[in-house]
Amino acid sequence: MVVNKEERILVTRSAMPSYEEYIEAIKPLWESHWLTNMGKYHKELEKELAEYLDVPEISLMVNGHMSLELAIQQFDFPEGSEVITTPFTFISTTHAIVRNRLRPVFCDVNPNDGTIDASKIEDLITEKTVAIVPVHVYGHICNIEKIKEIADNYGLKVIYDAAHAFGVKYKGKGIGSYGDASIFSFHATKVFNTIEGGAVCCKNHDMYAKLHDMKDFGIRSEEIVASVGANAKMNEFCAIMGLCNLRHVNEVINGRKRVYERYEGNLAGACDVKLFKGNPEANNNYSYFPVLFKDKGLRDKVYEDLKGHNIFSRKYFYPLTSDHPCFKNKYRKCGLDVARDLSDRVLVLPFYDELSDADIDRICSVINKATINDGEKL
Ligand code: T4K
Repeated sequence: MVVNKEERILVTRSAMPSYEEYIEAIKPLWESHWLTNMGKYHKELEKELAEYLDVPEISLMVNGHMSLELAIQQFDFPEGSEVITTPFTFISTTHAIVRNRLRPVFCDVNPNDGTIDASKIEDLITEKTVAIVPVHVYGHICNIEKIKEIADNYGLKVIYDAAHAFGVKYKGKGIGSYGDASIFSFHATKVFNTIEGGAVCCKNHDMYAKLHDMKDFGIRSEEIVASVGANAKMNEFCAIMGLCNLRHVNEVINGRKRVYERYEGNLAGACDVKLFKGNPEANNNYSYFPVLFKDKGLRDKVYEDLKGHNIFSRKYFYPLTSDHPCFKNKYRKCGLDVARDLSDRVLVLPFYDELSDADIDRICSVINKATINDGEKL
């Protein structure tokens, strides 16, 4: 057996506060014994995050998926209604629609940034359409103005899956303040994490109050359950992890910027490799480092070559969610040529603030070996 001596590099690595900082921060829990059910730290984190993310009000949840599921559910759409969405995303987006007993309708995406192609949404609208669920994929923002115009014209709700867009601002406003609701993921693999966690950015206090009930079994008081709810509360250990990580998140984002720029420089000469282009009016939150190769064959070769060097990239997001066995041929869609092309050619490279320059160079040398460096740039 060949033993690979090169150090293992995974696609990401959770940002964490120092051990001492976290231990000190959780100490009070041993006095209060208050571990969950919207405790002190849950409230504190909701307040601090609403300020950081520049959104009116935020409801913390157990994870990003339940944030999206409940954000959709609180609109009470009739069963079987249609929701226009993107297939170029993590499976959670489509699951959240289907688990609400709604029907996803898959729309194609833009080649430059992978977000939903707003010019193709209108053709998919029928009398059954109730909402649009676009994704700010990799932190690239969607065509917010066009989507709003369509939604206003047809009386649709817009629920943004902003799982990747922590800290993104567009036209001076937090990205979570757009649409009728937006959700974030604070999973361990994200720019900002609470171990597991997520949040819904609420348009108004009524939405916040409704979600508060929905994430706590619909309980109003000891003797009154006012509605049918789930259990989707964030616990105090996770909230404290969030409070600690929030103190360092700007440093983490700056560290990721360094990694991003070194990758960009190292790959500049590779002709079979292309980077996505985000909207220049929004800041980059450096959430992922996706690259596009000339074709699927080369993408798959680079993925395997990297693995051979103990480097684990990921094909986020291949296949399209609409192509997974649980959804295939079940729902309406338009031609998904661009989405399928991106999905076939994309590879997300290892990306976290502590990735060393030497490791970035090691990753890029594998890629540069597999690609042409003197042809015409893609
Ligand atoms: N919407 C969108 C668009 C999303 O991308 C996601 C989640 C959601 C909604 C739902 O949000 P959450 O309910 O998850 O909050 C990962 C994440 O689990 C998932 O959060 C994320 N998107 C998705 C894109 O990626 P996996 O299955 O690829 O993760 P896994 O376990 O293979 O981990 C990847 C790497 O991360 C590991 O190789 C090492 C590192 N890692 C992982 C864990 C679990 C750590 O450093 N620490 C850890 O604790 O799904």
